[in-house]
Amino acid sequence: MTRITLVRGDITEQHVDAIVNAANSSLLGGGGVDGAIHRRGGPEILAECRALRAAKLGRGLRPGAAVATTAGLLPARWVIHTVGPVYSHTEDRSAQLASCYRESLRVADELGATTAAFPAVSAGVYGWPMEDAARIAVETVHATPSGLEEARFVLFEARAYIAFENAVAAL
Ligand code: AR6
Repeated sequence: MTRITLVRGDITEQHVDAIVNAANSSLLGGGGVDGAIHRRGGPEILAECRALRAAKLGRGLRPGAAVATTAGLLPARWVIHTVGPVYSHTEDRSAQLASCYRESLRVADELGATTAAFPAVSAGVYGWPMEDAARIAVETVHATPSGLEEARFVLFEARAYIAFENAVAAL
Protein backbone atom coordinates (compact mmCIF):
# COMPACT_ATOMS: atom_id res chain seq x y z
CA MET A 1 0.00 0.00 0.00
CA THR A 2 1.15 3.52 -0.75
CA ARG A 3 2.35 5.44 2.29
CA ILE A 4 1.19 9.06 2.37
CA THR A 5 3.70 11.47 3.89
CA LEU A 6 3.65 15.24 4.39
CA VAL A 7 6.58 17.61 4.15
CA ARG A 8 6.69 21.36 4.52
CA GLY A 9 9.05 22.70 1.86
CA ASP A 10 9.91 23.19 -1.76
CA ILE A 11 8.95 20.45 -4.21
CA THR A 12 11.93 21.19 -6.47
CA GLU A 13 14.29 19.99 -3.71
CA GLN A 14 12.71 16.58 -3.23
CA HIS A 15 14.79 13.47 -3.87
CA VAL A 16 12.02 11.31 -5.29
CA ASP A 17 11.56 9.50 -8.60
CA ALA A 18 8.90 11.90 -9.84
CA ILE A 19 7.61 15.31 -8.85
CA VAL A 20 4.20 16.50 -9.98
CA ASN A 21 3.86 19.96 -11.50
CA ALA A 22 0.69 22.06 -11.17
CA ALA A 23 0.93 23.24 -14.77
CA ASN A 24 -1.46 24.96 -17.14
CA SER A 25 -2.86 23.61 -20.42
CA SER A 26 -0.15 25.24 -22.53
CA LEU A 27 2.61 23.28 -20.73
CA LEU A 28 4.84 26.23 -21.50
CA GLY A 29 5.40 27.42 -17.94
CA GLY A 30 3.89 29.95 -15.54
CA GLY A 31 4.21 31.05 -11.93
CA GLY A 32 3.91 29.15 -8.63
CA VAL A 33 5.20 25.57 -8.59
CA ASP A 34 5.35 25.57 -12.37
CA GLY A 35 7.68 28.58 -12.44
CA ALA A 36 9.90 27.09 -9.72
CA ILE A 37 10.21 23.74 -11.53
CA HIS A 38 11.18 25.28 -14.86
CA ARG A 39 13.56 27.74 -13.19
CA ARG A 40 15.42 25.11 -11.18
CA GLY A 41 15.07 22.28 -13.69
CA GLY A 42 16.54 24.23 -16.60
CA PRO A 43 15.55 24.49 -20.27
CA GLU A 44 15.44 20.76 -20.95
CA ILE A 45 11.99 20.46 -19.35
CA LEU A 46 10.48 23.22 -21.47
CA ALA A 47 12.06 21.74 -24.59
CA GLU A 48 10.35 18.43 -23.91
CA CYS A 49 7.04 20.17 -23.18
CA ARG A 50 7.28 21.95 -26.52
CA ALA A 51 8.02 18.65 -28.26
CA LEU A 52 4.95 17.06 -26.62
CA ARG A 53 2.80 19.97 -27.78
CA ALA A 54 4.13 19.59 -31.33
CA ALA A 55 3.76 15.79 -31.41
CA LYS A 56 0.51 14.87 -29.69
CA LEU A 57 -0.84 17.71 -27.58
CA GLY A 58 -1.51 20.33 -30.22
CA ARG A 59 -4.36 21.83 -28.24
CA GLY A 60 -2.57 21.49 -24.92
CA LEU A 61 -3.20 19.27 -21.92
CA ARG A 62 -6.78 19.21 -20.65
CA PRO A 63 -7.56 19.79 -16.94
CA GLY A 64 -7.39 16.49 -15.06
CA ALA A 65 -4.83 14.92 -17.42
CA ALA A 66 -1.11 14.25 -16.78
CA VAL A 67 2.00 13.75 -18.87
CA ALA A 68 5.67 13.13 -18.01
CA THR A 69 8.93 14.77 -19.05
CA THR A 70 12.51 14.67 -17.87
CA ALA A 71 13.26 16.55 -14.65
CA GLY A 72 16.32 18.25 -16.16
CA LEU A 73 18.65 19.49 -13.42
CA LEU A 74 16.30 18.63 -10.54
CA PRO A 75 17.12 15.79 -8.15
CA ALA A 76 14.01 13.90 -9.33
CA ARG A 77 14.11 11.75 -12.49
CA TRP A 78 10.82 12.89 -13.97
CA VAL A 79 8.33 15.72 -13.81
CA ILE A 80 4.70 14.69 -14.19
CA HIS A 81 2.79 17.72 -15.45
CA THR A 82 -0.87 17.86 -14.56
CA VAL A 83 -3.39 20.65 -15.10
CA GLY A 84 -5.71 21.42 -12.23
CA PRO A 85 -9.11 23.00 -12.77
CA VAL A 86 -9.60 26.69 -12.00
CA TYR A 87 -11.88 26.88 -8.95
CA SER A 88 -15.45 27.84 -9.80
CA HIS A 89 -18.17 29.07 -7.43
CA THR A 90 -20.90 27.94 -9.83
CA GLU A 91 -19.64 24.59 -11.15
CA ASP A 92 -18.35 21.57 -9.24
CA ARG A 93 -14.99 20.70 -10.80
CA SER A 94 -13.81 18.39 -8.04
CA ALA A 95 -13.87 15.35 -10.38
CA GLN A 96 -11.25 17.09 -12.51
CA LEU A 97 -9.11 17.81 -9.46
CA ALA A 98 -9.34 14.17 -8.33
CA SER A 99 -8.43 13.12 -11.86
CA CYS A 100 -5.17 15.10 -11.63
CA TYR A 101 -4.02 12.84 -8.81
CA ARG A 102 -5.33 9.60 -10.36
CA GLU A 103 -3.75 10.37 -13.74
CA SER A 104 -0.46 11.43 -12.12
CA LEU A 105 -0.38 8.13 -10.22
CA ARG A 106 -1.10 6.24 -13.45
CA VAL A 107 1.77 8.01 -15.22
CA ALA A 108 4.05 7.39 -12.21
CA ASP A 109 3.23 3.69 -12.49
CA GLU A 110 3.98 3.68 -16.21
CA LEU A 111 7.37 5.23 -15.46
CA GLY A 112 8.09 2.65 -12.78
CA ALA A 113 8.37 5.31 -10.06
CA THR A 114 8.30 4.14 -6.46
CA THR A 115 8.33 7.59 -4.84
CA ALA A 116 6.51 10.72 -6.00
CA ALA A 117 5.95 14.21 -4.61
CA PHE A 118 2.79 16.23 -5.13
CA PRO A 119 1.99 19.91 -4.60
CA ALA A 120 -1.46 21.18 -3.62
CA VAL A 121 -2.75 21.28 -7.20
CA SER A 122 -5.17 24.17 -7.94
CA ALA A 123 -4.78 25.63 -4.44
CA GLY A 124 -2.66 28.62 -5.54
CA VAL A 125 -3.30 30.79 -8.59
CA TYR A 126 -6.29 28.60 -9.53
CA GLY A 127 -8.06 29.58 -6.31
CA TRP A 128 -9.24 26.26 -4.86
CA PRO A 129 -9.99 26.60 -1.12
CA MET A 130 -7.10 24.91 0.69
CA GLU A 131 -9.09 22.64 3.04
CA ASP A 132 -11.12 21.22 0.17
CA ALA A 133 -8.08 20.89 -2.10
CA ALA A 134 -6.29 18.96 0.64
CA ARG A 135 -9.26 16.64 1.26
CA ILE A 136 -9.62 15.79 -2.44
CA ALA A 137 -5.86 15.26 -2.82
CA VAL A 138 -5.47 12.99 0.20
CA GLU A 139 -8.68 10.99 -0.34
CA THR A 140 -7.88 10.40 -4.01
CA VAL A 141 -4.30 9.27 -3.47
CA HIS A 142 -5.44 7.08 -0.57
CA ALA A 143 -8.15 5.43 -2.70
CA THR A 144 -6.10 4.91 -5.86
CA PRO A 145 -4.07 1.70 -6.10
CA SER A 146 -0.56 2.29 -7.43
CA GLY A 147 2.94 0.88 -7.36
CA LEU A 148 4.22 3.80 -5.32
CA GLU A 149 5.73 3.07 -1.96
CA GLU A 150 5.51 6.72 -0.95
CA ALA A 151 3.26 9.56 -2.07
CA ARG A 152 4.69 12.71 -0.52
CA PHE A 153 2.68 15.93 -0.36
CA VAL A 154 5.06 18.88 -0.32
CA LEU A 155 3.43 21.97 1.10
CA PHE A 156 4.93 25.37 0.74
CA GLU A 157 2.87 27.28 3.27
CA ALA A 158 2.06 26.51 6.91
CA ARG A 159 -1.69 26.70 6.29
CA ALA A 160 -1.38 24.15 3.48
CA TYR A 161 0.55 21.78 5.74
CA ILE A 162 -2.12 22.06 8.44
CA ALA A 163 -4.91 21.45 5.93
CA PHE A 164 -3.18 18.30 4.65
CA GLU A 165 -2.50 17.10 8.20
CA ASN A 166 -6.21 17.43 8.96
CA ALA A 167 -7.14 15.62 5.74
CA VAL A 168 -4.82 12.71 6.58
CA ALA A 169 -6.20 12.55 10.13
CA ALA A 170 -9.73 12.32 8.71
CA LEU A 171 -8.99 9.28 6.51
N1 AR6 B 1 6.95 23.74 -3.83
C1 AR6 B 1 5.77 23.31 -3.32
N2 AR6 B 1 4.64 24.02 -3.37
C2 AR6 B 1 4.68 25.23 -3.95
C3 AR6 B 1 5.87 25.76 -4.52
C4 AR6 B 1 7.04 24.96 -4.44
N3 AR6 B 1 8.22 25.36 -4.94
N4 AR6 B 1 5.58 26.99 -5.04
C5 AR6 B 1 4.27 27.22 -4.80
N5 AR6 B 1 3.71 26.17 -4.14
P1 AR6 B 1 0.14 27.15 -7.91
P2 AR6 B 1 -2.33 26.16 -9.23
C6 AR6 B 1 2.33 25.97 -3.68
O1 AR6 B 1 -0.32 28.54 -8.08
O2 AR6 B 1 -3.17 26.79 -8.21
C7 AR6 B 1 0.93 28.54 -12.58
O3 AR6 B 1 1.16 29.80 -13.12
C8 AR6 B 1 1.44 27.17 -3.62
O4 AR6 B 1 1.69 27.90 -2.42
O5 AR6 B 1 1.56 26.83 -8.22
O6 AR6 B 1 -2.61 24.76 -9.69
C9 AR6 B 1 0.63 27.49 -13.66
O7 AR6 B 1 1.36 27.72 -14.84
C10 AR6 B 1 0.05 26.52 -3.64
O8 AR6 B 1 -0.31 26.06 -2.35
O9 AR6 B 1 -0.74 26.11 -8.82
C11 AR6 B 1 -0.84 27.64 -13.85
O10 AR6 B 1 -1.13 28.70 -14.73
C12 AR6 B 1 0.26 25.29 -4.52
O11 AR6 B 1 1.68 25.12 -4.62
C13 AR6 B 1 -1.35 27.99 -12.48
O12 AR6 B 1 -0.26 28.58 -11.79
C14 AR6 B 1 -0.31 25.42 -5.94
O13 AR6 B 1 -0.17 26.74 -6.40
C15 AR6 B 1 -1.76 26.76 -11.71
O14 AR6 B 1 -2.33 27.15 -10.49
